[in-house]
Parts: sequence; structure tokens; C-alpha cells
Amino acid sequence: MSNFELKSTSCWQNLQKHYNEEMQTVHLRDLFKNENRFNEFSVSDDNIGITFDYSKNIINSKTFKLLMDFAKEAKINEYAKKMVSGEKINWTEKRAVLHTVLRNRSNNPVCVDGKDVMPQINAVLSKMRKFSNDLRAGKWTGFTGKRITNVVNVGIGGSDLGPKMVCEALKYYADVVNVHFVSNIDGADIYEVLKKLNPQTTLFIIASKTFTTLETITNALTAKQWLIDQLGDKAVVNHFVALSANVKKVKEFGIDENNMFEFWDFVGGRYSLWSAIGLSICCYIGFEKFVELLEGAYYIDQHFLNTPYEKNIPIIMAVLGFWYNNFFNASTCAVLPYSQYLHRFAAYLQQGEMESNGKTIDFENNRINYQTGPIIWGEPGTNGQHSFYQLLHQGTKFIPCDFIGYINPVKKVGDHHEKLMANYFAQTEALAFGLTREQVIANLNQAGFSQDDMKVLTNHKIFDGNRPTNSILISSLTAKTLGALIALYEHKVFTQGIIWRINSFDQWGVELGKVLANVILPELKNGSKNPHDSSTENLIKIFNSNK
Ligand code: G6Q
Repeated sequence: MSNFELKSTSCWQNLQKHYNEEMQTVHLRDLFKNENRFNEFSVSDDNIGITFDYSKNIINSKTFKLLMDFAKEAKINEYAKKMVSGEKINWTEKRAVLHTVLRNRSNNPVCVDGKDVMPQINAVLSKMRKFSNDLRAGKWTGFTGKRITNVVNVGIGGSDLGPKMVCEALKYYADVVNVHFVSNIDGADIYEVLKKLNPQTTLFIIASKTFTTLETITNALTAKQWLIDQLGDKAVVNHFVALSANVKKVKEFGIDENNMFEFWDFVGGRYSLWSAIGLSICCYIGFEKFVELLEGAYYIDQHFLNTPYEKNIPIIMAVLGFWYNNFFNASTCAVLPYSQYLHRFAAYLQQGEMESNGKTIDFENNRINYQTGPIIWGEPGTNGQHSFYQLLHQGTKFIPCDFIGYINPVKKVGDHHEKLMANYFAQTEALAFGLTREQVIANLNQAGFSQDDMKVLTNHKIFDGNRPTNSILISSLTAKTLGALIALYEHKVFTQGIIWRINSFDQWGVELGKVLANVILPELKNGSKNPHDSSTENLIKIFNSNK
């Protein structure tokens, strides 16, 4: 099927017609005249403690049916089964996509190239358990015999964003070890971390699947030199471990093979927090909590694979995103967690969604003629309310939002949580229903405004509403529910990739900049010259003559 044909399929055409004739102009105020709406458009799972309310979306029963028809025609479930059984669905890199096997708590065999990968996954998990237990118990010590109190994860992209987001989210459960993350090649990043640390009590985790990434290797070499300068060469073995798929490069770097935690080609970087890349998480909150994280994700894997489309949360999330992206022309999507602990969640999802689905070439390697992955952004509530929510409510952009909130706080502090959650509920209500002209006039009258003031103010105070939101309401923030939440988004991204008929698992788009930086580096270091456009050439000239 070519691109043109995808847009010409009856499923797409039906949605287009339905949008044009019915949904383009409908308002959530009218849709909510149906009293059964919440029951019709929400899914609750008491086992994991998640309610997904999607009733505040611009859909009716017909829309939902047409979206489900589309998803079924796209054979989401068939593709999901291919993924979890180890088929090489990442066809441009000829790789299986098996982050699910890392959290396969059933332990049933899963084969890649005819070989069951569960034994190697279990072996690495055991090694992670022993290492993190020893470190946390003070049995694994630094070179001078001191207990390790600070762990620095050196990695970037998928080898940074996931573990960093999880460590921040589960900070409440941390106890005996501090974690730090160094990712940027800007020397400021490592400088600011190292200046607070004592080499005798610091462990570096060098997290790099390829072990060739410029940023990570540069930071790792700086960290190694810092340690050697203070404790000597022999200390490296006590203070450096590696997480990688490349034994050879790890050894060349000078890290003992025994101190390497392996992961494999079938684990994509941005899906790797469940692998050895999670070692910083184990050190920070303990291996048992890491296992809970895996269990939460495994629970959602089963939900995704076995629940009918109509009750399948990631599939519903995905088709709603598709609906706005491809029919309402929404180009962004905000993710708004009402939890300070999730302050890195949007940054994490930016990679998960935008690196996965920011593509233009389809299953048949042809250029596509429809929109794919949206821009993902967000900040925790209520901070966002005091910065960009103005635009969400009254701006000209149409921005569907996900609101994530918790019923119980991990730590009750006065009445903060009720106040936080009152805002969580209020915002989706305001976005959906707004404030009509009649309501504004009545409010102004009641407040005693003059007719002249009312003339000026009325238009400014109207909220059009009809701005769609999903509400994800979770019992409490635990390792298990966090694992579940992340997996929901992973499978949403997967589903959208299938809908848009793209490869969600490669990332060729990050290559060109790297190549050009390698060409430019010697020009900055020793003044050598390469041909460039006049803009780049002059910028480099100004840099070189003023440094
Ligand atoms: C993610 C990408 C990318 C990768 C980083 C780090 O899916 O592949 O973000 O994780 O480029 O790569 P290394 O782990 O190989 O250093």
C-alpha cells in the first residue's frame, strides 16, 4: 500500500467525512449532555490502580467506533505480537525490538535468531541485584575502603533520560546513596557534579550501549582523569563500572570486564531503562523497587497484548492522538503531571515519542503525505498554570493535553495534596467547558462592574473551551505504577508508529549533525579549514578569532 492509498482507505475516508460533517464544529458542552459519557469513555483498572478518563475528548460513539476500525485495520495487535516475540520489526537496522522481554516476569522463553534470551537477561538482573545490594550495604567499597555514597551515571539520550526520570520520580524511596547524572558534553555539566564529590566515595557508571558516543566517552575520560589524579591508576577498578553492549570498547577504556553489565542490540536506547541501564536506579532505591518497576511495566504489556481494542488504554491513547494530529491538525501535545516527582517525565517522553515517531518514510520506504509524531512538551502542574496555561486556555493553538495525577501523595504535607489535585480537576473542567459570554456578563454584573468596563472586559474573559484532555488518575506514585505509566506511553508510541506506518525504532535523523560536528571539530581545535556555507563559515571565523 502506498501513502496515497492509506489516506484513501475507507477507514481514513470515513474518519475524514465524520470530522468534516460532524465533529469539526461540535462542542464538549453538547457532548456532555449524554449523562453516560464518563462510563462510556473511561477505563479503570483496579489491579494496578489506574483510571484513564478520555471522556473530555472531542469524540462521540461514532468517532470511537471509526477510530477503533482504523486501529483494527492497522492490525495493531498482530504487530504487537511480532514485537514481543522477537521478530526484527526494526527493519532499517535489522533488529528485534525487545524492551518487553527485559520485564518478562513470566520468564517464558523469547527467542532472537532461534535462541532464548531469557537466561542472559536473568543473569544480568542477578548481577545488578548483587552489585547494587553490595554497594548499598557498604560491601562494595571505594579504593581506600570507604563506603560509596555517590553514584554518577555518565550517559546521554536513552542512556540518561530514562534512569534520570525514574530516579527523580522515585526519589522519595531513596536512602543510602545519592545519584547524579552527567550527560552534556558541555564541561559545565561534569564540572558542577565533580566539584561536590569526594573521589574516595564516588562510583561512576558509564552507560553507553555503543561505548563510542562522543559526549559519554569525553565525560567518562574526564571523570577517569579526575579520579586518577587523586587516587592513582589502581583505583579505577573500584570506581568505574560500565553498562554496554560493546565489551571490546569497555575493555579498551580500562574498565574490567567483570564490572560490565551487558545489554543487547535488541534493546533500543530510548527503551533501555529496563535493562542494565537501570543500574543507577537499583543503586538509588534498591533492587526490589527496580523489580517493582519491571512488574508494573509487565502488567501493562499484558494489558496491551490481551485487552480488546475498545478497553485497551495505550491503543485508545494512540488513536486519540492520531485523531487530533491528522484531522484537527494539532501539531503539539502537552503532558502535564500533577506531581513534582515527575518533573522530568515530559523530557523523557520527548525522546520516547519524538525520536520514535518523528519520521517521514513509510513501511514501503516511500515518503509519506500525512502528519506523523507531534511535538511533545510539558511541565508539572501547578507550575505550568503560572506560565503557559494562558495559551492553552485562550491562545489560537489547539493543544490536546494529558493530565496525570495521583489520589494519594507519597508523603502527606498539610493540605498540599488536596490543593494540588483541586487544580488538576479544575483545569480539565475549564479547558473542556470554558466560560460563555452569558456567564462572563453575569459574573461581571454580579461583581458590580460598570457598563463601560464590561464592554472592555467581556471578550477578554470568555473561555471558548472545547480543548480536549485525557485524565490519567493513579492510586499513588510507586515503582510499580511508574513502570505501568511508562509502559502505557511506550505502547501508545508503538501503536501510533503502526498507524502512521513508520519505523518507530530507528533514529537516522540524529546522524547528520554528528557527522558535521566531526568535520568542524578540527577547525576549532587547530584552525584547519573545510568548505562551508557563508553563514557557518563566518560564525566559525568569529569564534576562532575571539576565543
Ligand atoms: C535512543 C538513541 C540514543 C542513544 C544515545 C546514547 O534510542 O539510540 O538516544 O541512547 O545516543 O547512545 P549510547 O548508549 O550508545 O551511548
